[in-house]
Amino acid sequence: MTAEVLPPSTLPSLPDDPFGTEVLTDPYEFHERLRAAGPVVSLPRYGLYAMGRFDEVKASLQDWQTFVSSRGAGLADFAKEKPWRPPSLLLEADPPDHTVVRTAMNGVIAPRTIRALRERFAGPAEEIADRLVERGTFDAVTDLAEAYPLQVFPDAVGLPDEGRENLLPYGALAFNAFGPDNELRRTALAQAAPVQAWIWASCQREALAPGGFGAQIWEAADRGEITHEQAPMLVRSLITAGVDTTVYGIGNTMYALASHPDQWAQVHAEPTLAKFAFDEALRWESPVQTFFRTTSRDAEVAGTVIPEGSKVLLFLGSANRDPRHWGEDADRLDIRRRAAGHVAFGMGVHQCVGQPVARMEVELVLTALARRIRRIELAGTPVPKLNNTLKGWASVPLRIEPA
Ligand code: PQP
Repeated sequence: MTAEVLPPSTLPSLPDDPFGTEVLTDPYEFHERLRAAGPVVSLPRYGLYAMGRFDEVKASLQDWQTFVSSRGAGLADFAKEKPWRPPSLLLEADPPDHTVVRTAMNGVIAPRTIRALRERFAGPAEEIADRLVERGTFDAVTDLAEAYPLQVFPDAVGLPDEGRENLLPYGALAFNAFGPDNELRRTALAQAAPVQAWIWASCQREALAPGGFGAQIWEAADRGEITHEQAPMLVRSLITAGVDTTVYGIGNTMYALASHPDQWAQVHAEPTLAKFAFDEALRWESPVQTFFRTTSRDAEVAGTVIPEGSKVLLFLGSANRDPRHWGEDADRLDIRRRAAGHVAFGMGVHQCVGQPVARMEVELVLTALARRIRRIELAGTPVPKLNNTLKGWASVPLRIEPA
């Protein structure tokens, strides 16, 4: 018997910087080359492995034993480098530790809680829609995507009124910090100390209003579901995860529909399409573009062995536009397609726990606007907002025609 002769290593490699201004501003051309290069691609600039195709991204997200989160969901390997803050008990943890805190968090963001919150979130959505439609032109980011979550979410957590201006800077910091030591990350970290101090103070029991998500996390500790040491860390997770993600989600959804007025017309004609429009917008322009995992052992993916201890960058935004999964028109926004299987909320044990809150916020504002607005168009050139993890806009000027 002759030994099988293996071909020389053929791992494809791309020289691009996925955290450079070009890719962060407009990632889609890079995504196409990444997917075309192969199921697993080397990014030597950061000594990384990368995946951009739907099937492999999804399978890796589901295989938490091989692609672990406890060594960091960013570029830094916590086994080798000191994290910029104490690691998240939720995002940067694996089962069985993760399971305990995730179960407690599932209890806090429970369907019954969401139903009760819907009434408190609905009024402000209607008010903002009234105000913006009255104006005729507005900025989808500053006047809506930032304004609405900041009006409802901090109250839902029970955060102190004083200091809420720290929320957006903290989100920008946390999501930039997943990236490499570039200008974005360095600038964010340079201004971090007072922001972090406010956040941590706001996670303590005495800072949190009764009845909110924050107080409920502390009550879960009283019941013994988690420890009292874990409680403020879980409040921190909620604050980190709950603001920027929905700001970008609303902004991207409005950008998607404003740049496709025919699709807005469909939502206007049938406002119950709002939830489908949101899923399609999440697929088409995913707010969370990337997350990292670290291999806990040699991992074979589509015939390629990724050695133990490798950092692996999973391109959610690329998977969500992979024609191998979505068909040849993957780049086209179509609110009537079946977009619900996208990986914009992740997949597997870490799949977004805040998803019902995000969906509720977007459905409420989008439905309120869809009822009132017949036509929508861009009133100027949108301005991208650069972040090492999030894809979105600093400004999306809109002009609307009331119904
Ligand atoms: C996208 C948890 C979740 C949520 C944390 C943390 C940070 C970010 C997110 C990302 N996240 N949706 O610090 O525990």
